[in-house]
Amino acid sequence: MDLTELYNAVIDGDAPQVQAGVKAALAQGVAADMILNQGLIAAMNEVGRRFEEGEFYVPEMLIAARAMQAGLALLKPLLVESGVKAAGKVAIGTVKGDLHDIGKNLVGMMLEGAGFEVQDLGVDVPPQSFVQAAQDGAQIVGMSALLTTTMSNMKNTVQALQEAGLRGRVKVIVGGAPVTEDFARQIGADAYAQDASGAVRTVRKLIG
Ligand code: B1M
Repeated sequence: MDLTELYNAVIDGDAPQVQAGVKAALAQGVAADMILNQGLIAAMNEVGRRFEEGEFYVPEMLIAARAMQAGLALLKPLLVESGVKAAGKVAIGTVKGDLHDIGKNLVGMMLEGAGFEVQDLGVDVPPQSFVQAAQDGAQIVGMSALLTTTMSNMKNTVQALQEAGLRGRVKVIVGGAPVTEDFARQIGADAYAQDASGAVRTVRKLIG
């Protein structure tokens, strides 16, 4: 099925049209991950490109994000992985100074679907809140950052975990568009994942 209409609806920020497009694609048997990647995520990348080129401003970016979230809500039950339930608690959040939450939500929902208990700390999360979550029993701390200016707060959080004496028993996974494997290594994180399904595989390994 051609996902162009869905793609355009996200760019236009037309939430009802996005929901109609997702429903139509599902009714035609298009796989949920294809709708996600080729429809919703591809459209958000185009929104980002237009913003960078000065064709879009923050309000357009925001309504596109809302439209995408409306589509994601319909895909959520289908994106969850089946299989053996894994035991483990993951605290996930977008780092301090950063308000982007679509990727973080996607990672959280896939982890939940894979059987992990997920504590969503939200956005703009200071290092101390990640530390608190680890003290409250999370075995994995997951951080998301979308801005080059907020990536340094991942490092600050790793340091805060270290200072709280938790680094020995808590694993740290990081991700988000500007984050790389190299960066993860540099800041002392245990792992990096490029996307939500990679995050699930990685968390499984980390909990081992
Ligand atoms: Co913002 N924004 N934004 N924005 N925004 C970007 C990130 C930007 C790249 C756009 C651009 O210029 N091309 C740019 C950053 C540039 C930079 O840092 N180098 C940018 C900017 C500049 C800004 C503002 C500063 C704009 C302004 O105010 N002047 C501002 C900052 C606000 C703040 O955070 N303090 C801002 C605001 C916003 C909105 C609020 C309007 C909105 C966010 C709404 C929301 O999230 N609820 C928004 C949006 C929508 C975007 C773009 C267009 C799309 C982001 C997105 O949701 N992608 C984005 C451009 C882009 O990324 N192409 C952009 C879809 C999502 C599924 O992908 O989040 O990458 P992503 O998540 C992926 C992977 O990265 C990975 O898995 C996910 C699924 O595959 N992943 C993880 C993510 N987290 C992970 C964690 C893991 C593992 C994997 O483990 C724990």
